[in-house]
Amino acid sequence: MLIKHKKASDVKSSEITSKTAFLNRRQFIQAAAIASGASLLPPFLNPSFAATRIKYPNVKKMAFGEAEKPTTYDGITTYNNFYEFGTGKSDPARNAHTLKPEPWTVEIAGHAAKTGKFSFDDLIKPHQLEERIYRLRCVEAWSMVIPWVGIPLADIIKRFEPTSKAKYVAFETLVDPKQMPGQQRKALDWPYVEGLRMDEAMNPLSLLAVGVYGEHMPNQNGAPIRLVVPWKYGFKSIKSIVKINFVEKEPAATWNVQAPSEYGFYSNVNPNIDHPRWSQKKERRITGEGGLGALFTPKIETKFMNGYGEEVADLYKGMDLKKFF
Ligand SMILES: Nc1nc2c(c(=O)[nH]1)N[C@H]1C(S)=C(S)[C@@H](COP(=O)(O)O)O[C@H]1N2
Ligand SMILES: [Mo]
Repeated sequence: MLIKHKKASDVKSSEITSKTAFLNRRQFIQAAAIASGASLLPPFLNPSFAATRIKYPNVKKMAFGEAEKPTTYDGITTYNNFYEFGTGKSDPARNAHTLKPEPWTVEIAGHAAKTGKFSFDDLIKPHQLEERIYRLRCVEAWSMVIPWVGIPLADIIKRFEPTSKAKYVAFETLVDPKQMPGQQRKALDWPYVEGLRMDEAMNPLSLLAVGVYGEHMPNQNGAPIRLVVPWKYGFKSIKSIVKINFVEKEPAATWNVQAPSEYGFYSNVNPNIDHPRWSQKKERRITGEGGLGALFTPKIETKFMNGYGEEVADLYKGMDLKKFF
């Protein structure tokens, strides 16, 4: 997709080098794991395991969107939704150490010239990693600002040459109740699945994220690879992806299947359309600073399309957003 207008969040193509040497991720395992530091969070919100933190080389910092202060690393990694590890916000940080993000295989399937199984490295090696600071707005009316490391989804999609029959892109999370103990119970229909219309997937904002704060993706945030669609509610941003499928019909999306009257396929952030059980007009920003106190900060206004309205306006021209919510 060509970028027609210059916007604050545009990626300068001149800043992206197409072939950047990509070194094996093992080479960057820092023997001394960066300690998670003296945390300001109360102990019950802290992960009970010391995860190894690995830096990516050559992450291109992008001037992206408004200069907003990112949520702290502790905030991003201790307040999560990842039902595969439990339904409580602190469950993923406590439980996700059983996930093995390496080795990892992603299957590319469906209507595309190139399909097959690809290792994590094969998938990301040809691409320049970018840092993009995006707001994440959960449907539960809280939000964070997250400095993702990732690759534009469009760049990955183009490599596999989807055919004209590929109208949607469907995503699936790993199913392995041993690695993901939350799957031993039927909190949701496993696997967690999500989907985007092809033009949404090709929008320059859509990102396949492989890390945060310049480092490999923490398990609780969806290691090793997850989707980030910043103008949609957080649940569209499916974690720990093992399959990307080019399909003709609108694919199933977990929360839409779970409660179709509450969660539509599109799930665009829209303060004018309330959830049937609560308002979507405002949100609480989780800064991660001051521990639990941050959970009780005053609410701020939720922006249409999470503030990315200009970038995505063309996608929904002529659509009744109340019907296609
Ligand atoms: N597989 C999977 N992906 C998921 C979820 C989940 O439970 N399982 N939760 C979603 C929800 S509701 C949100 S708000 C975001 C949270 O992402 P974060 O923990 O990295 O902030 O992940 C989304 N992706
Ligand atoms: Mo969410």
